[in-house]
Amino acid sequence: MSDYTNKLLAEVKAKNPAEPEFHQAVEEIMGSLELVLQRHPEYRSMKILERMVEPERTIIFRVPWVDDQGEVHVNRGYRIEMNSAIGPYKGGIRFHPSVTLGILKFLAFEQVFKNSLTTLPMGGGKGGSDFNPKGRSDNEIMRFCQSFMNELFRHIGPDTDVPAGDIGVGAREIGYMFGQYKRLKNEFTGVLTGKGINWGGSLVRPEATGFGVVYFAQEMLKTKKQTFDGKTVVVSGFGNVAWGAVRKVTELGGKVVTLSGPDGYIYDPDGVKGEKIDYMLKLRSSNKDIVEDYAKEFKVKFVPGKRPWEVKCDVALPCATQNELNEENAKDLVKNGCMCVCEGANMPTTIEGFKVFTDAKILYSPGKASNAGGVATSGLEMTQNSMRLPWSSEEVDKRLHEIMIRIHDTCINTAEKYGTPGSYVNGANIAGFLKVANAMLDQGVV
Ligand code: NDP
Ligand code: 2IT
Repeated sequence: MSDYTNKLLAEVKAKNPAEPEFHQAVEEIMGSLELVLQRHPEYRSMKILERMVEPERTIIFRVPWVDDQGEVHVNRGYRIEMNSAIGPYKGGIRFHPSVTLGILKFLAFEQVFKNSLTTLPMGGGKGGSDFNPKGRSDNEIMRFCQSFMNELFRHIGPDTDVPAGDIGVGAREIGYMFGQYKRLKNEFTGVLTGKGINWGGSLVRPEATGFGVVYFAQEMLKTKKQTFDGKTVVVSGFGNVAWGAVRKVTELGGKVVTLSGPDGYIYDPDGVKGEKIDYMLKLRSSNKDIVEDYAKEFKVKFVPGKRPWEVKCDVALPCATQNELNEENAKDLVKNGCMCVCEGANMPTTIEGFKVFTDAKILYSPGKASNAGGVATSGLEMTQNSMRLPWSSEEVDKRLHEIMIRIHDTCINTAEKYGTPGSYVNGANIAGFLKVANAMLDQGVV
């Protein structure tokens, strides 16, 4: 990093204390931008980076709700509207007890670059709450979602800010939030994505993030003249993204041997396939938040308190959460012969872990490139909503596949152009940055 980016990073840290994940995301981007800033002094003089690290708007609000026993609870709700240079704010909503302002700022910041890579007109945002859905009844989830929307509705809209799902927010929660928005606004619009098929949702959106990750990994493997056929694949998480990824890997002839949760990981040497993939949906909707039940159901090994990176594999797909793969885990993967790490989660690998992959020269893609299929398909849902015409699943899947191939090629070509061939990190960061930065230059100091 140069004096300029070092100074800027120090300012970001001073101005946003106690937000380590946000600092980490900013540092990773800045690490890729040196040559761009040298070649384009106008980005520096117009303070593009200084503006990009400051959210356009941050909304923080009280979310009071009543549980089934009549007790009142208060959670904190957030929406970070990070950047609208290339389209309305777009990004998921996360319900998890680990949610803080800093976590959502890192996610919103990443989202700006990711959405730019999709080629669709979407700015970046992220929202959520420290609400813990674990052990909550359906009615409690509904009341929480309604209360969350009672405040959020005044800040969002189909041309302003379009939220979607993320950890702890799936079709059920989107349904409750959409219902409440519609009631408050007296408008049926495409204000959220990930909607049900009967009320404006897009086919393939539930599978899209995981499918996209695997389409992207397929392109990475192609650069080494390899395919998924016969490959052993290690997956972390057991939620929405993991589910889609497992389905597509299996369809392409690969074998997924692990899933993980906050309680540990399962090892299934025969592969997670068939009814076992359907069982993942039960696990996810049980609100129990553990993966051990899979081991009991299918009589396979459960390894408590550990992550799956110690298992020998050809390909690793981290699909659970941020910073779930550290330096030591990365060394294990490399030592065991893993040739490709393709991120489904947002920022699952620490900066030290990423350096291990770079030094070992194995294929490694950051989430903002390889998990962009989810938000890209949200963009396709917005298009269908605007046209008031749904597409077939073949049509959506074809577009998703094309978008993932395009993002892959953009990463490769941009990395090459900026002197670091093969670096998906630099390719994604630079290409994502350029589109947004140029739009900001065109629109003046706003
Ligand atoms: P889900 O809620 O469906 O699943 C999340 C999985 O990660 C669960 O297994 C979950 O268990 C585990 N997990 C979450 N937080 C933690 C934690 N702090 N420690 C250990 N395990 C944890 O979420 P998604 O599948 O939607 O999201 C997974 C990742 O993919 C996230 O990083 C998300 O930001 C990213 N992503 C999601 C997209 C989408 O469209 N849904 C699109 C692009 C990226 P638990 O029940 O404990 O949460
Ligand atoms: O991290 C992400 O890209 C998502 N959670 C999906 C966002 C979206 O708007 O579909």
